[in-house]
Amino acid sequence: MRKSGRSEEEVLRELEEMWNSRIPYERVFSSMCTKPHPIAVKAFLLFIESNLGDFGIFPSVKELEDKVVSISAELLGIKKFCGYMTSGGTEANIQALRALRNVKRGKNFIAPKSRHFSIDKASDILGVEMKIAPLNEEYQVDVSALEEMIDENTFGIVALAGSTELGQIDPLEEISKMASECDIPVHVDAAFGAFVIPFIDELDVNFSLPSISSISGDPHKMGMSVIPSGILLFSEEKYMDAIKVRTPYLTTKHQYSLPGTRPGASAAATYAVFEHLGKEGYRKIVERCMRNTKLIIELMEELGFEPVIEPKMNIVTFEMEDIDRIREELKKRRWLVSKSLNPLGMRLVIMPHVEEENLKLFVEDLKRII
Ligand code: 0PR
Repeated sequence: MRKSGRSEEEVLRELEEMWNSRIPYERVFSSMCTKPHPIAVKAFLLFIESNLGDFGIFPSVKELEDKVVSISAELLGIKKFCGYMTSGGTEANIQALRALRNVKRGKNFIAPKSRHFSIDKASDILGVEMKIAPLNEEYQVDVSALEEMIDENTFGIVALAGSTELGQIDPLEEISKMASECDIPVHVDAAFGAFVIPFIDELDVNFSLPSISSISGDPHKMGMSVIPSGILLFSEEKYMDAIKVRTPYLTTKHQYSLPGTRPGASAAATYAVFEHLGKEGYRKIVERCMRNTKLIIELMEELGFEPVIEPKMNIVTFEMEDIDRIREELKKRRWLVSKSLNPLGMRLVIMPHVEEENLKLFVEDLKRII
């Protein structure tokens, strides 16, 4: 650290320059995050000092967290729940698996090949084996293969409602039926899907099924809130209790979250955007993302690329062998896309910041590259 400080103006100028050097979100098709809604930013700033880790000092943030959790549950059609706000999908996945492991005391869990890498982190941190279930031709988990992998040490199953690479949804009803017969709880990772699925009529996904023990969803993805904002819902108190830690010297008696100190500002921001947009507001945003997803498919089909699956949500992936070269070339032209590995291809996340006009410009550049 320098001995004497620089002026505020000078420091901020340096930061502004750094910030301005980025590729703006308008040209980013690789991200599940987006510009937070302006009301979320205002609410975040209003509560910037608050700490959910010691909410006795800021009682209103606990109230806001509870409201965010119950609005999310209602949106997903879940009547009986408990839960808390996480820092995002990674914490939610770690905590959900920790709860299942603590309740059932098993040594392994099963996750689909399409899982997000945060599940691998959970396996490592918890020191439990992760068995990887294969997928069917639609890139959903193969339920009969999954069933065969269950053994006497299995404490849980992970399913996806919005896979990272394809936005695919695993057959939850089928998984729930099988898991109920085998008496194994299921964690549903809906980090991306939770704030998309409820707004697409054709996606009739039932989150309130037997054996689904937890569901995660991220307001900092399609919820238009600030980073960090995640939700973790449990079907029964026993799972929450299984991750409860005593905090004797704080203003609160116990904690459920992985971090101790955590932003109350996220709860305020998420509540603000939920209240301001309402279901109608979110529906409009999702509909526009879906229209743009259909548009990019049409434009890509003109270039000879077919989507790997008919997209369920606003993520679309095209098989592409020389994706590494194409991605580099696109980056030189200041477009960011991501690479899918299973199958190898170009993955585009058509977030609310993606404009129709930019999709057309992007495809023109892509045409020149190929
Ligand atoms: N579960 C699923 C299905 C996910 O897709 C992700 C993140 C997570 C869990 C973990 O969520 P957190 O990153 O909030 O802990 N998927 C995105 C991805 O890997 C995360 C992301 C977001 C990456 C924005 C890049 C980016 O610019 O693609």
